[in-house]
Amino acid sequence: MLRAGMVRQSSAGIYSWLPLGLRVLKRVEQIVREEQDRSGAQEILMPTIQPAELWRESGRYDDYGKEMLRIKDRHEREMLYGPTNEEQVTEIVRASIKSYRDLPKNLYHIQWKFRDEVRPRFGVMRGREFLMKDNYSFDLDAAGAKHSYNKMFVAYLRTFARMGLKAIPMRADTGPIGGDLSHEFIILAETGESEVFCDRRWLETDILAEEVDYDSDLEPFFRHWTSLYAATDEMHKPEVCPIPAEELVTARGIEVGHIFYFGTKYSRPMGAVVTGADGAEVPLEMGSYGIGVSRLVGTLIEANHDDAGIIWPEAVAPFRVGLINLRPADDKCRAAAEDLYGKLRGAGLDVLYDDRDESPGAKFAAMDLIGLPDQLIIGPRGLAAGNVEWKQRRSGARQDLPLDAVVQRFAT
Ligand code: 5CA
Repeated sequence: MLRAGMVRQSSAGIYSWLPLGLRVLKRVEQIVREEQDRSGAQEILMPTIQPAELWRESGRYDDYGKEMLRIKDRHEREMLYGPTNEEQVTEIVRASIKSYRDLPKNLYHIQWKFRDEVRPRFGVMRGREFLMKDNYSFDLDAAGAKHSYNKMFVAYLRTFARMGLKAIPMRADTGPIGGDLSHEFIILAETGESEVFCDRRWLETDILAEEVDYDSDLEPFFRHWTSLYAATDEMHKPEVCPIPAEELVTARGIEVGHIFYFGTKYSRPMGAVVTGADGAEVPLEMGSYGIGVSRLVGTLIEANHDDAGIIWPEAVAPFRVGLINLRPADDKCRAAAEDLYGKLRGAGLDVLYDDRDESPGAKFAAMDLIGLPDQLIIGPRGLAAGNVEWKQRRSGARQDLPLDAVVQRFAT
């Protein structure tokens, strides 16, 4: 990411997102948003800076320890940079939802978080400041909360599949968020930070982004996708593992999402209650659901690269096409390249135009490094025959395309 000019480190675990990196981050964010919206969740935006009192109400202000960045304002009021938002969102809901008739509610935001990690490493994979999508569900009872959990489970499978990633849902530990039902969504990769265990059959399973009716009973879907064994290191107990050793795969994994059902852990101490159908007050049943948006950018590169650099899946590529003008000083080349650039953009395509005064080798290497799905190369020799060279980044396949057929080829 550094070599491709996507990000620049500001301090340990804190990055600026440069034009190329920001375009990918936004694409990833948009896919996450679309699948949250499709599931029926509503987007909000909560602040990054939160008051300490809220966290005292839940009891987490002291528990969270040194990972929490604590700040004092000019009036000596204790504030913090949010590492997550359970308390903040519970405060919003307790102030605005009073009746069971207003349930279920499902709110999410996509906001920067800060965790003062002991060892920030691998760039955006474990940052201190990072972009997270966090969703919170509020239900009247445990059955409703499980349905909300299942909805996010489906939405997550769809979200990662749309990015071309195979994220395996694994039984997971709940750590400082709490609760007893939890799944991590894990991408298998050699550079993964944690050890994970799963049934060999996961390796051959295609995770399909099926169309699902979110209002239907999602338990069968949930059971189907959790029927093959998969567990993180903390949850895997070799003595009681239900599958034989020869069918178990031990691998490294990257956690791109984590979902939790924790019942009334926050609503009870914070007094987030509604009046039920019988008039009695009931604490809300809650779950929370995170996706590491900025971590996904790094994960996508881990899953899509070769020795020459990145190979972006089309769904998240910063530009669809890279246009290389091999001889910007040549009038004919410049006119043809600029004409094609205008026409491709006119057809609604995102095009990166390399008209720098660099050697062809340097341009080829840079274009391979930044990994746009398709490259179009204009040079004097091809142009004399009325052709552009088309190179597909993933396969490396090259072919000549007649200049006047290019727009048609990519616009469809
Ligand atoms: N409140 C819950 C769910 S919203 C929560 O905070 N869950 S979490 O701690 O598991 O974080 C959610 C996701 O954020 C993780 O699955 C991971 O993909 C991402 N994430 C967590 N810590 C970091 C970090 N230091 N750098 C980059 N991404 C991170």
